[in-house]
Amino acid sequence: MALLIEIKVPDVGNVENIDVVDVLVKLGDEVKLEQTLAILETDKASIDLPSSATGTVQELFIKPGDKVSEGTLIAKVLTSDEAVSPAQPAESVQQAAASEEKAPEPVIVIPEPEPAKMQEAEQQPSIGSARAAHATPAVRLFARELGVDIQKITVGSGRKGRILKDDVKNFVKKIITEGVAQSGSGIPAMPSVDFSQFGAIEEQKLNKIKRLTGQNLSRVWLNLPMVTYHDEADITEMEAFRIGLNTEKSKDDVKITGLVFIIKALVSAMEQFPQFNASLSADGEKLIFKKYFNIGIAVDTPNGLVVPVLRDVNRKGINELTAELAEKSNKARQGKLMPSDMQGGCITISSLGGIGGTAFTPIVNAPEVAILGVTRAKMQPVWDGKEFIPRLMLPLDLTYDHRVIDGVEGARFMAVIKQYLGDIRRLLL
Ligand code: CAO
Repeated sequence: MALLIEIKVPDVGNVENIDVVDVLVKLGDEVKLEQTLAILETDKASIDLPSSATGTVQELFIKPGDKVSEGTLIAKVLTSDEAVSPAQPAESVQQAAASEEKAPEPVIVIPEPEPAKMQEAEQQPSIGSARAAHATPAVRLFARELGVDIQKITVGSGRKGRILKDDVKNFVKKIITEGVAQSGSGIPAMPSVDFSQFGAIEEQKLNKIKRLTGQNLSRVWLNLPMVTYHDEADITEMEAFRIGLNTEKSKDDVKITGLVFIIKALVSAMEQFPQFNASLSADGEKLIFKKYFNIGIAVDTPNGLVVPVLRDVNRKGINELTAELAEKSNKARQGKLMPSDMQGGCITISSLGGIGGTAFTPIVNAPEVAILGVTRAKMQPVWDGKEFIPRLMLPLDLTYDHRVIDGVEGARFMAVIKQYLGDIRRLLL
């Protein structure tokens, strides 16, 4: 005897308003016992809703986008004689409905992302890589929206280890917390040491300049592959010229230091090697060439290192630059520099020449691509092919961003700077 069986949403765990994602049958379709009629989705699970009878779909009450709850009527299936589930009594629709509790359990499936979607997810900046995980599409979508690779969440807190939204949230919280502790670098944070166990100590809070400088230096150190190239320039004649110029100055005039010639020589070299007057775009795809020549000068101040910028150095003479360097370095030491005084630099010089040293490895002031370090000039015996002659040799250290500057370019650039400093008349050419 044929029966009309009502198929309803079974007990899915007190969840209301479950989304109907897909309806897999239409009116008149022949369906088999346990065949999936529709796919429902809660924010915790995707549910295959099975038929509890074999027969023909007579009526269909849902469509994709509807919301259903336990007991919602899905379809009516007209059974053939032998087709009712063994669990179904063969007398009446009511009885058939009453027996639904014994109908096949809904199957919870964890679908794989479609290939296209998987690719899309991999291309997005995500925390991790791709592999199937035990989670519903809604949770996967939630994870994708946050840029989380769900595969990184090994066990979820849901039934049978299913990954829930809360697991994704907790994963993100953990990443953020650890990221802060590790300065975002992915390297382990430095351990905290109680130095007082070894003797007396005093703590001093870092001022803002030192804190910001430290952060910036760490960022540059971790982001830029840097190479430092060392050489010496013969500044014997330049020094004689400088001393001669200073003797012409009055007592109150600012004296010319070698640094101003170095600034001029550097800019002339940059005119010949534009890649040194450039910055790499943040995405690393483009080189941005600058048509202006602004030089930053690292100045040591009681509050820390600051870098005022001398603008349009290519258009200025030695005296003008000397006055400007004195003015800016004084302002720096008095803490009177404005932010605009420190912006727009193309390349930086860090000179320790007034203090000493033979060489050091300055860190590029990114997004600039190079920095020139200077230490103390020293009289040295230099072999001229026949004899040793005393020459004043200036040690120079060129650190460059190796993504932009090749080793050979660095060496050639330095050779040109040396040439200018060795014969400053060339700066006029
Ligand atoms: N070789 C030999 N003597 C040098 C020299 C060098 N390379 N550079 C400077 N001198 C001499 C100067 O001629 C001057 O001599 P006199 O007193 O006889 O005139 C003396 O040293 C002091 O010079 P200076 O340092 O006052 O002037 P400067 O133009 O050379 O430098 C400035 C100016 C602002 C760069 C410098 O004062 C300064 O602050 N240097 C520190 C830079 C710094 O902290 N760098 C950071 C390093 S990385 O963290």
